[in-house]
This record gives sequence, C-alpha cells and structure tokens, in this order.
Amino acid sequence: MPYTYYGWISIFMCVCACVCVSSDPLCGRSAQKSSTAAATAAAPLNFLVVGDWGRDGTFNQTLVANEMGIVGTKLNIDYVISTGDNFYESGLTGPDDTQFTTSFSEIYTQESLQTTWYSVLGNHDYRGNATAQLDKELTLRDSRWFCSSTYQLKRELVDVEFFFIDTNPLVESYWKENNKDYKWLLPISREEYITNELKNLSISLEASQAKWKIAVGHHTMRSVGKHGETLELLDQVLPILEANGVDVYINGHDHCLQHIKRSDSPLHFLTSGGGSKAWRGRGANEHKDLGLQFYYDGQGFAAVSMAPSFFHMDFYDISGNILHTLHLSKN
Ligand SMILES: *[C@@H]1O[C@H](CO)[C@@H](O)[C@H](O)[C@H]1NC(C)=O
Ligand SMILES: *[C@@H]1O[C@H](CO)[C@@H](O)[C@H](O)[C@H]1NC(C)=O
Ligand SMILES: CC(=O)N[C@H]1CO[C@H](CO)[C@@H](O)[C@@H]1O
Repeated sequence: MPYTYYGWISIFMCVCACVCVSSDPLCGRSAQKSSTAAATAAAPLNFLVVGDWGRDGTFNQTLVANEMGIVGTKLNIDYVISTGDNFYESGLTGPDDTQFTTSFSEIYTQESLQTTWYSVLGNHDYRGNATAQLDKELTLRDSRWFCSSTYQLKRELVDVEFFFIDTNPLVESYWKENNKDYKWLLPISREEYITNELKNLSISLEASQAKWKIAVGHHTMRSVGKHGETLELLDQVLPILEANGVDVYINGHDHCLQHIKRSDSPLHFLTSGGGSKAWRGRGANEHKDLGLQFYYDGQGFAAVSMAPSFFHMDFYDISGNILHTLHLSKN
C-alpha cells in the first residue's frame, strides 16, 4: 500500500482571488511549450494541484479541466490536490448538494483525472456546510473525493510526506461576532481546535523522517495577490514549517499562479489558485515583489513530478503553455 493516511483530529474542520497585469514583466514570462513534461513523465510520483475552482464550469473552469486532463495523461498522474475553495460561492449546503455534481463530477471528466482528489477546505467552503465536504456520503457519490480537515499523506516510494492543514480556523476576521458569513459548527471551541491542530502539526512534522516535506493549505503565507499575506499563518504556522525542514508550502486563496522564494526563509511558496475566476489584479502587499519569482494573474494549475532526488513543478495556463518551472534537487 503506497499511501498511508493519518487522520489527526477526529473532527472536521474557503473567499479568494489573485492577479497579473500584462505590462508586468513577471506576467506570463517566457511561455514555452511543454518540453519538460516528457522528461519528467517517467518520475515515480506525478500529481496536479488546482485551487479555487467550483463554479459549474464557468469562468473557464472547464478549460482548466481540459488542460489538466491533457497534462494528467502526459504525466500519468497519481492524484490531484485541491487547495480549497472547492465550491462557490458558499461551499455545499449538505452532502446531497447538486453542486458537487455540476462543479466537480461533471467538470473533471477527463480520464486522467479519474483518480483521488486530496482536498482541503477554503474559506468559501466555510460559508456553507463545511462538514458536508468531509462526509463519506460524497465519496459514495464520486469515489475520487477525499476531503478532511487536517491530515497527512505519505508516499514512501519517493520519500515524501504531505501535511494538509485547515487554515480557516486561524483567520481571526472570519470569526468576529459581527461577521455573519462564517459559522463555527464544531463541538470544541475554535481556540481548542487551533491548539490541537498546531500541536499535532509540530508533533507530526518532528516525527517525520521524510526526505521531502510538503505542506498544503488554502490560505496564502507569502503572496503579492489581491488577498496578500495571511498574518496569522506567518505568526503561527510558518515557524513550525521552518523549524521542521518543510520544503514547499502550496496554497490557493489568491486566484493566480505564483512562486515566492525569499532569502529569509528556506521555503518555496507556491500559489495554485487558478481553477476558475481570475484576473483580479494585484494586492497592496507591503513586501511587494520581495522574493517574487513568478506571478500570473490568470487561470491555470500546477503539475508536479517527484523522485527521491527532485521536486519538479510546472505552472500551466489553459492553452498548455508552461509559464514557470521550479526544480529542486536533493542528493
Ligand atoms: C477565458 O479564457 C480566454 C482565453 O484565454 C480569455 O480570453 C477569457 O478572458 C477567459 N475568461 C475569463 C472569464 O477569465
Ligand atoms: C451539514 O452536513 C452534515 C454532514 O454531512 C450534516 O450532518 C448536517 O445535517 C448538515 N447541516 C445542515 C444544516 O444541512
Ligand atoms: C499526532 C497527534 O498528536 N495527534 C493528536 C491530535 O490531536 C488529537 C486531539 O484533538 C489527539 O487525540 C491526537 O493524539
């Protein structure tokens, strides 16, 4: 059994967008046709990452899906990772919500995408019934669906461990009394949930012997997109990731494709939030352009190929152009 699944917290537990202006030198720079795809297709682990998508096919969701299908076939992908904001505007109403069919099952119909979708929740998912997305009932409706709050995935073959984090409880503004958009439905308090979650994350990361450690959450840490940085994550989560040798943090929330690598952190920050609605313009980030390696304001997704010796990521647009590549190596 190549995958090991660990549930961390027995309880369950998505708003967002991002941008690139065509005059921006970092926008869509040196688009090239997929030459690296052939080189990495033989890698032992291949997966796609898409975020911020469920809109009944509108806002080019279906075009993103088509291209994911094509790249998925080329790479013979093992699975898909969703960075949250799975269903707009307000998640699902319950496990029987027809939007699950119209935004997921009937959109991602390509053969290569008929594999497990490991998902986290985004803030828009929390605007509806967040627990419904964790319900086994959904997996009965479409066996690809796997969503949990905070969990781990191990792929021993390439010595990598993924740490999926529910970032929503950490964002203070959602849970202010005057904010009626979000409902806290858990049996334990938010404070208690966060304490457990952070403790679990530390313990699990410390215990991990994996050569590659990848964290996945909905909210941004570093971003120049419309939403910008999420201060609560920089304060409370990033130090844990840095202290435990996490290589990459992948998020959605800002509706763009983005890569940031700053000199003050060993992590590479990747945003893959281009699943449907995009073109929101840039945000007013005080760290404007600090460590910014690439920014694309439009639709697309990430394709990752891994072996024990490398992590290779290509950002694709809806026409199959590779917009940006990140290649990391380890002995
Ligand atoms: C969809 O993609 C086309 C082709 O790239 C683009 O011209 C159009 O603006 C996109 N539509 C939306 C809503 O983003
Ligand atoms: C929300 O989803 C849960 C889990 O599927 C379900 O038990 C509950 O009835 C739903 N709540 C509402 C208000 O529909
Ligand atoms: C690995 C770990 O520490 N798991 C803990 C996560 O938090 C729950 C409580 O919510 C504990 O029961 C687990 O042992």
